[in-house]
Amino acid sequence: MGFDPIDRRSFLGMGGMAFFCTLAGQQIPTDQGQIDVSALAGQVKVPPRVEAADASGGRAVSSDLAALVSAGPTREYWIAAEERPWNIVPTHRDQMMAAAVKDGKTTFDAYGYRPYSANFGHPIAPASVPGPLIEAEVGDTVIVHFRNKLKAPVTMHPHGIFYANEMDGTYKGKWTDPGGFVQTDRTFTYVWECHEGTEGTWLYHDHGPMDPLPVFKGLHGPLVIRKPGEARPNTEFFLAFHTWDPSITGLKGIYYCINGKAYAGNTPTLESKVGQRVAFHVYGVDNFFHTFHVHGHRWTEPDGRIVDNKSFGPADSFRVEFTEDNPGRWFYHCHVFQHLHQGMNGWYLVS
Ligand SMILES: [Cu+2]
Repeated sequence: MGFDPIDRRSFLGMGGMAFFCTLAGQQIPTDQGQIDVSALAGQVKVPPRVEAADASGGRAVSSDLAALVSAGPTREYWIAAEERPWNIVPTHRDQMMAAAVKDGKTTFDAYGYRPYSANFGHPIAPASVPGPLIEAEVGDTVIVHFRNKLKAPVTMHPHGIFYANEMDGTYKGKWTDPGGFVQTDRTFTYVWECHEGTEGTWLYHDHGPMDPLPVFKGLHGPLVIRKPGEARPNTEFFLAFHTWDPSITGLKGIYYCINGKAYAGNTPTLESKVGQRVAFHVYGVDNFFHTFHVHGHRWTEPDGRIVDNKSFGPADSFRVEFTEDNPGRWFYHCHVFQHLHQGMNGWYLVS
């Protein structure tokens, strides 16, 4: 390996330095240009169980699946991890401040999860940030066929849903299962179960050896589990709050984003109508705390408090729901002022 793992004491002594640590133990300075994730991935040894599974021709997916999937409905997804050019500020304008965003280049090669038709027949949509919605009901089994088309091992690791240890999608050094280290051009099938009590708004993301770098390059997406028979909102929005760091993008500054874009007019413009039941599914997936604030509206939290601004941290996820009663052109945004003014804002239009 071409890097020196550091012990906890040295790690804690490095408080002043800016760097990311990968799950595989690499320490990567964030102030020395764009990080080359595939080059770093080349330094990581394939874990023994992954190598063994590979040598035996990979997992015998069909027979394993029969054993893993309990009775009950299944929801099957085909999802690949791919690279694609991604423009963070396509309009080059900030509509909140009615000003130009004079950053020059705002496009870089992001990672994204991409949905495919059955058996990876054809892509259903481009790779995106966030990735495709995975949706199920309590009692369902979710089967995700995951193919890695990137030049670094990555995974899918879900929150909230029930899964057996080997379906964790997480790199654990020498204890890594094949689902925790999906190599380039390999496919792994994850089986996750919507047990009683798993209902909610969740997320999934990469948790492979290069974690958090692939996550910071865009490998995350929403996961929603509903109670069977639960009334559906009329309108639903899925919002990921996250940042693009210059060490990840190779661009000039940091962008505070909603769904991969920065500044109103680039971030999602949400629309609803008075009288509709509206749900916002929100998660955060970076190193910061954010808030979710919608102008002109308020909602009741599970603990009974009425609020119009909700704080959340890394990998927190939640649903805000209310009946729309206030027409107009509104902002929704993170209320950390620095984030708000560096892109984390958008329009909510109610007619
Ligand atoms: Cu924020």
